[in-house]
Amino acid sequence: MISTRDLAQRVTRRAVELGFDLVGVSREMAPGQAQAYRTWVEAGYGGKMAYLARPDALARRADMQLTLPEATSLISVGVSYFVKDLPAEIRHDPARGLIARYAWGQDYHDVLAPRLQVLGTFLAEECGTPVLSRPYVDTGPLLERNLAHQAGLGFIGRNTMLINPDWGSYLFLGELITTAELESDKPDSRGTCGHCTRCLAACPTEAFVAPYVLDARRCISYLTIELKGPIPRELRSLMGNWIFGCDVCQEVCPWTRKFSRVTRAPAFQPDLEAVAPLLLPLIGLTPEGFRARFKNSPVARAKRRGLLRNVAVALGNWGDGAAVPALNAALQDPEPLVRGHVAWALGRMGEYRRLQAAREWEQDGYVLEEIGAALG
Ligand code: B12
Ligand code: SF4
Ligand code: SF4
Repeated sequence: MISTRDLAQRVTRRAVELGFDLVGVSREMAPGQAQAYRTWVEAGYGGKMAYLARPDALARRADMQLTLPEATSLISVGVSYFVKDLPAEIRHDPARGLIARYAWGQDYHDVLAPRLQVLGTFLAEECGTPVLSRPYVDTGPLLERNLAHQAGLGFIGRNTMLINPDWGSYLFLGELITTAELESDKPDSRGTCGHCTRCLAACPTEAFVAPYVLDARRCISYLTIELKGPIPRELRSLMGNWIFGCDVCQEVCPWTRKFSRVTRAPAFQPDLEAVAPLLLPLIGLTPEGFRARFKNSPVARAKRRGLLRNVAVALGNWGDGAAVPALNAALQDPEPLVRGHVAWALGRMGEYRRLQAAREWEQDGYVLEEIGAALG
């Protein structure tokens, strides 16, 4: 019979062939992590991401056998999505909307899950005995970063990211839970944050309540992607021009700056209009235009109304008079969520004339409230 060490080595080789940059095996999470997660949820830091707080999800995070009975090992994989930095004049152009790097390419769930499936089949063939395996990418009840740390893929930074000392943190994570017994790896002890606190200071919305603890309700990634309703007014002016996700706490990290390596997935030259689009044309995007432009992109997750909500906030933060005609026109957008944030943007720019007119024709209670707040 094949030894657990041999099996782990073969699986690792196959995973690298399949395009995974990092591979490791663990048996369980570090002590205390399930409790740390529970405390985080109970503090309300997950906001409206109700799936994180479901009792079954809490229990399954603490015990992988509730997900796959008789599971003994968990293979963690990591894939770099780093391409290259945006030219400084684009990155810092407030007339453009910024999209987080992880959403520059194809949806990563679609890329990682089939490869993990192939790895599971390989494992069963190598064992020659019945083996059950279940792939996970992001959506499963697992503490992916902690498990990746246990499997030797890197350390957890103060920004809560899994950072690999040779690759930085622009990494997607995935897992294969399996009933096959594999020798486990050891946590990588090479990396540390040392005395650095750059990410904590750089976060535009002050979302870190402490090192290693993020209040998602303040995180731009949550506000622009996960939150479906209005963005809390007091946070809007802090969001700059991020319209989908945020990379600030990784951009400033010395590990990421120094060690990010270009993805092995077919490298591409980022199309600047796709990854840092001009804001003005976006606020007038029709439903058909939205579908055509974002149908294969992770940005589709925000839906048109979520994206245009974010674009309105970014236009308000840009504050340029060139945006006023488009914002005035968007006061007639079919979505109340969009109209409400457009009202905020116009108010932030001191453009009250059309807002006063809109107060007369607007029927929606939420939008009227936004108009009232914008007019002060
Ligand atoms: C919910 C969620 C979010 C939420 C909350 C994020 C958060 N930090 O909690 C929001 C929407 C804000 C978010 C944002 C992002 N996310 Co997200 N997200 C998740 C998800 C689904 C669950 C995370 C979770 O359980 N959070 C709760 C907290 C308590 O758990 P945790 O983040 O794992 O935190 C651990 C550490 O803080 C550690 N810890 C706690 N105290 C201490 C103390 C010490 C001393 C140490 C060492 C550790 C430590 O223990 C915790 C539990 O293991 C995971 C996928 C998954 N199933 O794990 C992806 C995931 C974490 N996200 C990911 C990504 C890419 C992002 C973004 C970069 C996207 C973007 N550019 O906009 C940002 C990054 C923001 C950030 N700094 O975290 C990747 C991260 C990859 C990596 N290299 O780490 C994941 C793993 C998805 C994936 N499969 O690739 N995300
Ligand atoms: S992703 Fe942006 S908003 Fe969220 S914690 Fe990091 S720096 Fe702050
Ligand atoms: S910026 Fe500094 S403190 Fe934050 S994760 Fe990177 S090394 Fe750690």
